Amino acid sequence: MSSSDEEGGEEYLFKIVIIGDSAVGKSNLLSRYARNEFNLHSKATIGVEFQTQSMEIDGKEVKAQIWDTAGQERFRAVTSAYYRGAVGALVVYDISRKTTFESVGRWLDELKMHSDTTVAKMLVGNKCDLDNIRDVSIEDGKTLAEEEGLFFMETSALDSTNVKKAFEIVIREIYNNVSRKVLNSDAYKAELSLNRVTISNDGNDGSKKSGGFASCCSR
Ligand SMILES: Nc1nc2c(ncn2[C@@H]2O[C@H](COP(=O)(O)OP(=O)(O)OP(=O)(O)O)[C@@H](O)[C@H]2O)c(=O)[nH]1
Ligand SMILES: [Mg+2]
Repeated sequence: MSSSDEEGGEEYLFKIVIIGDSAVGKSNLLSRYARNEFNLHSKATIGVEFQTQSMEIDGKEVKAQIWDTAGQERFRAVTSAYYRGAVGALVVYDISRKTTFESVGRWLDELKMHSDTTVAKMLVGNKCDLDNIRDVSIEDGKTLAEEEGLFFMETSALDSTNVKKAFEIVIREIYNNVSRKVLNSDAYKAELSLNRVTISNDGNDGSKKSGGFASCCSR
């Protein structure tokens, strides 16, 4: 992993998974976000791929390790490994194909079954550039997201609409979850009563313990 110059030693690495039926645009959402690339003729994903992308929150570098897998059952790698340690998820459907929207419940069930912690979730209606052949209304998307307690956004990997935004909302929410967890932890409270607090990894001994950051990936 490329190392940035960490001055304060605070570093965050969050695992995010992208799930949804085949050909909804998961791989293109990721390539658009991570590399600003789009492929009109992308092949179905086989196995698992990931990309790391950074953003800054509160002056800190926050890295998201974003995992992409096959929507097609026969191409999927071991499912539990895919979900392990994930603290964020984008659940994607294609606004021009209702069946992909109808699968969202199943994807959410799978996510729930394999996650052991709070996961920040965003329902993503991709291909909003195909408004002329829309098969799922914005309202239906919103309603489902509300029912399930997810963020919601329509995106287009093709013309870039909301792609960055969707990922960054999820990353921010994870960051908030983690800070909240740290603030509420007994260790934090104990430390508060002792002396001033540094909610950070030490940074200069190389052995980055993830104290309250139960949800960070190992590296
Ligand atoms: N019009 C339009 N086409 C898109 C968009 N995103 C992806 N596509 C196209 O949809 C097809 C499938 O995209 P992928 O990103 O490979 O889909 P996937 O969800 O990764 O599919 P699997 O890997 O099989 O699960 C490709 O032909 C893309 O060019 C979009 O926002 N708008
Ligand atoms: Mg793919």
